[in-house]
Amino acid sequence: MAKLGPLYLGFDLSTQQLKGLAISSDLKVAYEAKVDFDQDFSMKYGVEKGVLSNKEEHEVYAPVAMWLEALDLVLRRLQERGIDFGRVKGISGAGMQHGSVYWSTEAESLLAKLDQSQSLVEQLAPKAFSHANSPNWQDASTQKECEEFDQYLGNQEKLAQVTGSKAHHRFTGGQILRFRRHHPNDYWLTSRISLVSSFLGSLFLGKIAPFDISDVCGMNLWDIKLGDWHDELLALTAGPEDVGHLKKKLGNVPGDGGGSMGTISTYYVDRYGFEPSCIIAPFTGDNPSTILALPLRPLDAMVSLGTSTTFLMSTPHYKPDPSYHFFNHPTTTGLYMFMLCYKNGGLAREQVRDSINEHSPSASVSSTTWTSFDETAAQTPPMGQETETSPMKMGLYFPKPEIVPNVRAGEWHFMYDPASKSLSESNQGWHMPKDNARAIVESQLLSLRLRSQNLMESSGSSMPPQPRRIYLVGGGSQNATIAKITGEVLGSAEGVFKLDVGENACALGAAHKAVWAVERKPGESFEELIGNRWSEKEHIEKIADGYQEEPFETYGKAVEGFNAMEKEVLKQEKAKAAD
Ligand code: XUL
Repeated sequence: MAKLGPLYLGFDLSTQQLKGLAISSDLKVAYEAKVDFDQDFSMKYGVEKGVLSNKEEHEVYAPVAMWLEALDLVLRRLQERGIDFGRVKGISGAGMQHGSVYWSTEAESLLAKLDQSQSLVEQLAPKAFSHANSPNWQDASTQKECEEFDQYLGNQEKLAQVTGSKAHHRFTGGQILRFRRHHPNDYWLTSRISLVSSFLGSLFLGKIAPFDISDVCGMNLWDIKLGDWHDELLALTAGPEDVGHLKKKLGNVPGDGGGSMGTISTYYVDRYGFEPSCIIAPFTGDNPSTILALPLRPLDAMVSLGTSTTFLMSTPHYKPDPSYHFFNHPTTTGLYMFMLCYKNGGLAREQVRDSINEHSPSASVSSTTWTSFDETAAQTPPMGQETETSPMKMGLYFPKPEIVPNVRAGEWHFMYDPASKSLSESNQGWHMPKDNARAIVESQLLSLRLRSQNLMESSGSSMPPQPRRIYLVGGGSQNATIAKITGEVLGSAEGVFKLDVGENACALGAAHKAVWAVERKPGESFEELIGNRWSEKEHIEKIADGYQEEPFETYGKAVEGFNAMEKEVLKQEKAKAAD
């Protein structure tokens, strides 16, 4: 019997799950399966929300052995759903960014002779690793190392200019430096270092995979403009004598995100029935992979409204700044990925929703419904301005310490008069808790507008610079009021859309990358290939208008006040720290 058409696999190794998804050449999802680390492995590995932690040191990490078990399990689950792995022509994947895996000197030989009669975990753990755990992106143990990274080239601006980001606790360079200091033996016994993405790629390849051109930018070690490792930052990480050794541990980084890294290891051919010709394309970070879930054009922005808020955009302009991140684009040379990554988001909105529900006159309101929050936000005028000349109400809502800007947990309320540009910290005139509903959504969106406005261009006719389209993903994207306010604050020439791929954007992006890697014609870009096969009607829905002149201008004035408010809060924080 003739085989059905080709399939492409995309994997997503995230904090709490390993997901696998198979699509056909015309990009239709055919199979999916997942392993949930808490549900499947919490007894064995003791993980909570997928990780272990050492609170005193602010360490957060995950056992690598658990991920090995998860890979065999997710493949078995895909088989149980009926997939014929013999149809799979290409595989790619994504890993949470910044996490690192430390391979032992035996790793290459163990990976090369994987035997189908035993599982990955039996054959690789613990021998293939110099360290059993992988520091996670939530780890915050590297304050000292961050200070060293930020100072090493002069200041944060310089580091951001070179590597695309200032130092962050989670970035891999600082993590490796701390690893060398705290586990010197393990460091010396490390033959290679992988990111989570290249670790997963290595398992499929049966040899250590190189870093991906986009994910490598999450390390504070890669000189983006030069397209190579930054020798001074390697010297800081390894010690000046040992730059060569560290370079060997890190390896070379190929420039093509869609090239083949090689064919699949015989382990998967013998154990699961893959064809030996199945190719493994580079695995990238979860955020770069997410922008591949659709043919995102420059000036299209994706706003993920989940537990945290993330803003992703592809742009041809490299304009780094310490308050955000630039990465190489995962597929397209000459483009960059711009990213804003907040710690706060959904939880802050939920707290406001809960307090509005508690104060609701209707006793029947369930504490987790959004109806009152939505109605209140929709009825409140932009910036809480009762008349055109009354002051604007603005606030900051951070139940968790924030990184954009870098301030402690807290809530602040201000009044801002755009005519005189005067700002005062006060909640007089605020109707509490009602005014918080619109103010919190505006606050989160004004922060995005403030930090992305320099990258925007006019999309046509007389419109001021703004995004072309905004795609909302994550839990908050289901909320029509939030979508409406998004269009009012951020604008967008074509409107606000909902991307309907559930929780799968990242794995889907990886599967798209696998299709592109195998089926592209010479010179055909990712955007061209996916754009031609992707059906807008099936995947996206316009949920709110974008640019409207009046609110866009009002929020343009509000952004200035918002900027002043953040500066004021940071000044207060500094003064407190000095006391
Ligand atoms: C991005 C970041 C997180 C992780 C996990 O810098 O740390 O988004 O990639 O999702």
